[in-house]
Amino acid sequence: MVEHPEASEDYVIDQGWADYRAEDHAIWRTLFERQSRLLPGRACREYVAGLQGLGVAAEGIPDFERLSDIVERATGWRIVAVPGLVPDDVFFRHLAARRFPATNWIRRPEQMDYLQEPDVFHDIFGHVPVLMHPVFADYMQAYGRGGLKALHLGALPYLARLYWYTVEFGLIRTGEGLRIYGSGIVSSRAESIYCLESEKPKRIAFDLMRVMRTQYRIDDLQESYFVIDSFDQLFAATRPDFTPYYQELKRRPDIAPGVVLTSDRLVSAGVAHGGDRPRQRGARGRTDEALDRIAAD
Ligand code: HBI
Ligand code: FE
Repeated sequence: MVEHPEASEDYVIDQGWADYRAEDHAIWRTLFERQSRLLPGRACREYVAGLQGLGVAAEGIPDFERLSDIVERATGWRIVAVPGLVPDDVFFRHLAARRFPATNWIRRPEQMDYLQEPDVFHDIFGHVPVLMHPVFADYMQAYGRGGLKALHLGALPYLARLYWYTVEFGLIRTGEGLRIYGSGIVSSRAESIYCLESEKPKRIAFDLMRVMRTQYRIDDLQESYFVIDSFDQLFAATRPDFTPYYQELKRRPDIAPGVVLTSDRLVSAGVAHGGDRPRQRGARGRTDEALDRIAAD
């Protein structure tokens, strides 16, 4: 029985927006424009709509207070600044209260293509747009509540896999083919391409128990992706009490990433993806143009 640690402090710090230097904003701009060119035809509509609704600027690292006012109006979520990864119980308690803990520092130039720990670009550009979607916003809060229960039951590793294969690396089926909604993918150039276009990874229809049995690697492109049909399907999966699921999971072996079971329903990547679309150079700002390119999908 995992004794629930004393309610530790919430790790919230001041974002320090005024302290960002020009090179920090320049790194944000490079990452934002690079992903905005890549995501048309790859990111799902819900993500694109959220990014547009946020008015996340290409120009530089956004102010969490301003973003929070926009997200709160849409789905009641706010963004709090934290110094990086926080203990699981602290993380879950924030999610359960509709607070998304976002790292306040940005990666260094030599980390443009990969960094282990989430930075402000991963957290804001990756996670916050989908928090503008009411059903996904409900799913994230349900996840937080479930996390606190899982901690008490010593079942956290199972639930962490659900987070990994949905919130971070999830794919969704649409009429135009598979699209990305996972934050770990939309904030990564290589993975945004690989997850939909490489022959290597397995793309498996979402099944809750299958996901919670599947291990994952944090230091490389994913070998398996799980595909949902809708956010409603994902939210519905979290409705039941997971206690019996955890009991069953403890009786069954884990599954290594990349393995395919005979019971798996494999999903093909679907239609090819549009790249950059020709655009007439309007007078509008870079942000609008970048967002329009994504929205043109
Ligand atoms: N802390 N700031 C932050 N961001 C995360 O995404 C995060 C975390 N702590 C724990 C964690 N994620 C994962 O272990 C979740 O699966 C719980
Ligand atoms: Fe993340």
